[in-house]
Amino acid sequence: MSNKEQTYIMVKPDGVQRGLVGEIIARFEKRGFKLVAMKLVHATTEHLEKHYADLKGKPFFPGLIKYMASGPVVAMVWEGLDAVKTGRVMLGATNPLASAPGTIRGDYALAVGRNICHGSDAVDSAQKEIALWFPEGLVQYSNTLEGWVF
Ligand code: 3AN
Repeated sequence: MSNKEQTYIMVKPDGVQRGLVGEIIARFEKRGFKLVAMKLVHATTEHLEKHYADLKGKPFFPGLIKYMASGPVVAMVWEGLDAVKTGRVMLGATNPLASAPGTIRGDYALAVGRNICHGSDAVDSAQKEIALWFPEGLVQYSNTLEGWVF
């Protein structure tokens, strides 16, 4: 556990279309995490197949790729204490029917095939996902206001 732990969080196409980008960002900001990368991307099928390589062979895989390629996603990296595990808790269970109220899925989603957000499930998968979505690297900055000119 480190206060520099990073996790890959993604607002999926249904989250973007439903106008939930700001809400999801706000929850991570208010919880105390630091945003270290963010972009809006309409991902290719090939890219999404790499992201979901572990799920290849699942019956829902073709439908999952089609859904994820149906529109842009918001790709983000958030940093902070226990970011991977806490990020997953904030998202809620994969199937929104099992997600606790107060979680993102528990508050905004109903169907597992339209569950509005993704979060890395372990530190090593977070590092792989960050490298896949941000090959250009992350943004280095300090969160303090020192040095700002007003
Ligand atoms: P999570 O996204 O919570 O890590 P995974 O990795 O098991 O869950 O699944 C990845 C994505 O695949 C889910 N977010 C969901 O969109 C989709 N998915 C998982 N299970 C199902 C299912 N039984 N039917 C349809 N889609 C599914």
